Amino acid sequence: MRTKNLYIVWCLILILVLEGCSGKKEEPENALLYEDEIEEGHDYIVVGFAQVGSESDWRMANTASFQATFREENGYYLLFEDGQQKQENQIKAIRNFILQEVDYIILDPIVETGWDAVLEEARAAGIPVILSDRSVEVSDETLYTCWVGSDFEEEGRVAGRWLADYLKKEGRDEEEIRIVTLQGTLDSSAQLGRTKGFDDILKNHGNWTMLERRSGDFTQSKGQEVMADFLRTHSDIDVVISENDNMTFGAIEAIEKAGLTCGPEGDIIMISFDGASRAAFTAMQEGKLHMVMECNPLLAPLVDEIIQKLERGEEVERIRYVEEQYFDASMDLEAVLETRGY
Ligand code: GYE
Repeated sequence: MRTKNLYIVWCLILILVLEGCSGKKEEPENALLYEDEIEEGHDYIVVGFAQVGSESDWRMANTASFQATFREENGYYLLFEDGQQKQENQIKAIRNFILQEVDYIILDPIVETGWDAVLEEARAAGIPVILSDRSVEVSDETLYTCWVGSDFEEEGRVAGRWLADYLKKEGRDEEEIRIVTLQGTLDSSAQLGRTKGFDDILKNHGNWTMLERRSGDFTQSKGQEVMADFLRTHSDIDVVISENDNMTFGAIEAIEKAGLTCGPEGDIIMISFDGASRAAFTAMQEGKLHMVMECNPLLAPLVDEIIQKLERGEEVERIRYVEEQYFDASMDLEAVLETRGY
């Protein structure tokens, strides 16, 4: 009897040891879901993309860029998660990508802080993280492989320099200039950079006063709401700096509702960021908007290039900025539009 019991115990131990050696780990319930969808015989590079949301025209163009680039015919299988402007959704998406054992994670972080723990988890799982568009503030920079996006501070400086030149041309460079800013999502790289860049120029102009800055969260409805508040609180606003086009469209509505006008022939100077859709150009052509600092949403081909390099075991640049320029109402915008994808 005793020998038989011992035999059973040894068998159990053997089974456990063999399982351990085979490296088989317990499958999480929702792991490898995409595998059912992948046709047999295909060896795709599986990429999980944690997108911010769908708050703006820029964001839609950016999502379209990823969906067009990371396609099966290009050798990719894309898992796309819309974070709906919430960091906790993005963290959940990354954890899900880790469970699904993707090859790469692309993160467009809504805000800069609060990523250390989940990026540690990705590193522990051996999955490279590529940041696209916005960036992160982490204690250990090696928690992500690289970042590709816009130089947001420079965008803010270009807007500030443009305003100084414009006021000079209008003979208003000695006048007191009263400014309000519609900021993007607070603590996002795009907001922090644009605000800081514009400030760099503001501080050189003693006659410019920043009356108030408030976030419109990069959406048209909040842009309109905050602009209506600004107009109730401050009289004689000379300039609106709006950190994206959708807030600008909302602000234009609020200005018109208040019985005022904006644009080169109007009461208020309007400066915007993005230019990622035809609507911003139309607003300039209609004389409601002075200037748009371009922010390029077509980042996916650059991320693709990075992944291909990593696949070949090559080094990649830590930071890669995209090229951008400004457009204003005095330019031949029809000619500009012909060179663009919309
Ligand atoms: O300017 C805005 C979007 O992060 C650059 O996010 C992006 C910004 C863009 O919602 O329209």
